[in-house]
Amino acid sequence: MAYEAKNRKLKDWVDEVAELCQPDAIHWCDGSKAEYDRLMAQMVAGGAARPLEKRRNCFLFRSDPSDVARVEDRTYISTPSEDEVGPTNNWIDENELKQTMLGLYQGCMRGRTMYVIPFSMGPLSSPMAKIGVEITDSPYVVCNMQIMTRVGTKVVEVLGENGEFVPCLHSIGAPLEPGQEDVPWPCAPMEKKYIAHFPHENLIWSFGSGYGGNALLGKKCFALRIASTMARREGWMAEHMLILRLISPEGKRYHIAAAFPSACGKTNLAMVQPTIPGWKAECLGDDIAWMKIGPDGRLYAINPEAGFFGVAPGTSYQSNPMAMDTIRENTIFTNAALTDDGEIWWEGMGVPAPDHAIDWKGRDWAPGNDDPAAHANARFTAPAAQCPAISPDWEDPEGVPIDIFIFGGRRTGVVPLATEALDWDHGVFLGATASSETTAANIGAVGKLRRDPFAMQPFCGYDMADYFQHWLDMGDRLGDKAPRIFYVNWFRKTADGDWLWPGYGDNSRVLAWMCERIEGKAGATKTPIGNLPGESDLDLTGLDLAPENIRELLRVDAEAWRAEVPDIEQHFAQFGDRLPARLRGQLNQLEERLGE
Ligand code: SAT
Ligand code: MN
Repeated sequence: MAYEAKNRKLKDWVDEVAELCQPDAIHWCDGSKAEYDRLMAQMVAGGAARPLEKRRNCFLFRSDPSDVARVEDRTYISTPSEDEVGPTNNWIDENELKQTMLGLYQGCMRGRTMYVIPFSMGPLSSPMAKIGVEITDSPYVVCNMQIMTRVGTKVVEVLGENGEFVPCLHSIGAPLEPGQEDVPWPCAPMEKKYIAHFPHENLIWSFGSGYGGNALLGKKCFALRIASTMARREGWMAEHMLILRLISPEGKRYHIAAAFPSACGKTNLAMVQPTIPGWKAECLGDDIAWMKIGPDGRLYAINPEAGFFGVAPGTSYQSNPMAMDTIRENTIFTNAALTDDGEIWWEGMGVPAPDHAIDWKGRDWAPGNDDPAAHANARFTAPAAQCPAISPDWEDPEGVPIDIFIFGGRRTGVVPLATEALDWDHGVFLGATASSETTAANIGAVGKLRRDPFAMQPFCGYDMADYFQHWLDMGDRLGDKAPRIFYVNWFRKTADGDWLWPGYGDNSRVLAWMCERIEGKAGATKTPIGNLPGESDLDLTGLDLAPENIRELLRVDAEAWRAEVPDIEQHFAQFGDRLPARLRGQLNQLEERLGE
C-alpha cells in the first residue's frame, strides 16, 4: 500500500470486496506517473498493450471482439420499486440483482490484482466536485481512469476520516486459475455482463466488461446515471453535454452546453475552430456537464471529467484538428488499426490507407478488405489539458455561466439545420422529443431512428418523465436568467446521400447566429416548429454552398412534421400519467401550429 486511507467506510468496503472477490493482491492507486508507467509496462509485457513507435507514450489495445461498446441491454437501474426507473430503463429487483451479482463476484479476481482508485469528478477545489472510489481488477481501467478523472492521494486527503464517496465496484469477470494463461483482453460473456446502479445507495456494480462506459465507472455510471438522481434530489443538473466558450469579434464570451447522443459529434463541436472571421472558441468539456444555479441566479457548469474518451474513426485534421493535436502523445488507443511502421490508423483519419495494416481484431488488413480496419467505435483516451483549444478556465472550480443550450441528433431528413425554441417550455419539449439515428457507441443496430430525449435515454438514472419535470422546475427557478434553447441537425443529406451542410468548423456560423439572437442582432422567422434563421440571418460568407442546399436546410416541411406527430405521441404515451401536462400541452400546440 502506497499510503494509508483513514476513511472507515472506505477501509471496510475494500476489506469486504477483497473477501468477496479474492484477489491475489491489493494495490491502492496513488495516481502518479510512475504508477501509470509501471502498469503500462506490465500490460505491454503481457501482450495486452502495444507501444506506438510514432507517438510518444501512446499505446494501442485491442478489445475482445464482443466487448467493443456500451451494453444498454445489460444496464440496470435497481430500486425497491420498478415504477421509479420508468419505461426507458431496465429494472431488476434490488435483492434479486444483488444476489445474482454477488454470485458472479464470488472469487472473480482470483489470480489478479485488485486496484483501489480514489477519484474526483470535478476539480478537487470545486464545491460541485464529488468523490468516487472504483475497485477494479483491470489495469487498463486504472490507466484510463488516471486520464479521465483526477486520481490519487489528494482525493484520499479530501475524503478524510468521514468523507462521502460513491463506491464503484468493477470486475472484468475473468479469474485466472493457477497456471492459466491470461488473454490480451479478458472479459465475461454477454449473458454475464451487468452494469448495475443502485441510486438509493449511490452505489455502482459493474461486471464482465472492460470497455469504456461499462468499466470507467466515473463517466456514464457515476457522472450521469447516479449523478442525475442526486441532481434531482438536490436541485441541480447532470447532463450529457459538451461545454464550450465562444468569443465574438467584440470579445464578448458566450458559454454553450450542448447535448447530442454518443458518436454524434460532441467532441468535434466541443473543439470547434470557427471559420467565421473574428470568432474564437475554447473547449471546456466534451461529454458531461454538472450545473447548478449560482448566487447571481444564473446556471453554472463544470466538466466533471479530466480527459476525452473520443470516437476515433472520422477524426481527422479536417474534422477536428484540435483532437488530432490532443492525441499526439500520452494517449491510449482502443480498437484502432496498426500500420507496419508503428502508427495507428482508422477510417476517416484523413490520411491514405496504408498498403498493409493489422486490423482491430489483430488480422492482416489491406485496402479493399470487406471489413473496416478500425472498429467503428474505436476510441482514444487523452488528457484534456493537452488539447490546444482547452479553455484557460476549464478547471475553474465555480464553473462557467451557461447562455445557450443546444439539443440535437443525427437525422438525414426532416429536421432543419437550426431552430430556436419559442420559450423554455418549448425548449424542454424539443429536448424531450430529440431524435437520432443510432450509432456504434452501443451494441445493437446502427442507423435506426430512436427518440433520445436530451441525449439522456441511456444515461438518466430515474423515470424520464420525472426528469422532464426536473427540467421544467429548473426553468421556473431560473426565470429570465435561463439559458436560451436551440435545436440543431448537422446531418441532413440530399436524396443522393450527400451531406447538405459542411459541418465541423462551419457549425460556428450557426453558433454565432445563436449568440446574436441573444443580443437581438440576428433575425429569425417564426415557423410552426420554432424560430428559424433565414438565409440572410446566417453569416455564410466564404462558404461554397449551393443555394438549393441552404434552402433545403432551412425549410420546414409541414407534411413531414405532421408525420412525426404520431411518433412523438407514441414516445410520450410510454410515460403515462407521469408525463408533465406542460409537455402534452406543447405537443397539442405544435399540432395546432402545423394545422391540417
Ligand atoms: O463508452 S462510453 O459510454 O464512455 C462512450 C459513449 O457511448 O458516449
Ligand atoms: Mn457520451
